[in-house]
Amino acid sequence: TAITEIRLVDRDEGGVDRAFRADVLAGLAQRQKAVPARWLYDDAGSQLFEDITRLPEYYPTRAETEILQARGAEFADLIGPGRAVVEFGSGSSVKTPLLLGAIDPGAYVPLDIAGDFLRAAAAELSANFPGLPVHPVEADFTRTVTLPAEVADMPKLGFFPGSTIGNMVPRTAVDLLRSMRETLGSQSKLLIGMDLVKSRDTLIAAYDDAKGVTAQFNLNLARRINRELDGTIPVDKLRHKARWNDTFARIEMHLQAAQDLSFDVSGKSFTMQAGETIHTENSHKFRRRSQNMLLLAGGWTPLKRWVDGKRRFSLILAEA
Ligand code: AVJ
Repeated sequence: TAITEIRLVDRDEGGVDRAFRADVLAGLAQRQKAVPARWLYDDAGSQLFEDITRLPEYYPTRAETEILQARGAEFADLIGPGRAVVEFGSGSSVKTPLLLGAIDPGAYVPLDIAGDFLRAAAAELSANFPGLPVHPVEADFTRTVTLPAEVADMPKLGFFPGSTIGNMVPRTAVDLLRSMRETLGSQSKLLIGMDLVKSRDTLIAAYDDAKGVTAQFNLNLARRINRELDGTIPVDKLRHKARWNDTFARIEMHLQAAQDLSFDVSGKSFTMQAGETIHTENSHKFRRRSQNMLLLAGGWTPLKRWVDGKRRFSLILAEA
């Protein structure tokens, strides 16, 4: 099995990811400090997220996996064989074997910005599906992605599990859905996971777990800034906060200053007042109508929707 790879991350002479530095410096200069959530996923962050998926409070992974396990025959029926499965933000791809095993694909193209993680996961998956061409692409999928030439002539199935779409504000989510349609082509389908609105307590617990793994995941962003961008953020003076924003139907993660702080990042100075936060993630929760609106605005027509037995999470199949 051939594993091809294309690197699309833009690094400067010192190996610093230019987009990361630009996002952090711009975000820390805002009145409400904010860093885009995708920077949570370096190799350490991706590993911490995998740990989160095994927490008792974090229901989305189990709920989505339940749907994938239960509905294989319907996927095979509605999707058909021979498609190149393009997974956006594949991480360690734990759910992928369930889908690939059900639909008899022509190739698998995992896209992720965490390179080491991507390579390890692609190699493992390739071993479990001998004969399936696997073409990992190290790329930021929020930009237009050039797919490997080997899959150019295959119809595509986009796979976007985990409710990662929920990490984007609607405007950005629509842009992403449109660029996915561009990347995948007019014959493509999309299987997308979306988390559902539910009780505030259940949601808060899922994003502020008792063992503090989500706190470590959040704090890792500050550690990453210190490590990669020559930062002096006093990480032990930041506290993990998870808040439900009812207006926007989303969980927000913040890093809150426990006291007045001043620190440097990439040679620039920043201050935080006690109680001030850096907004590090949105995780939007959906209702059926908001899901359909979002998909349609992004150029995708919903075909079929599945939910888990406890109605916590949904998977939607849509067509271009
Ligand atoms: C997999 C990115 C969708 O928003 O639930 C988990 C990330 N953040 N705990 C989510 C996450 C905090 C997760 N996504």
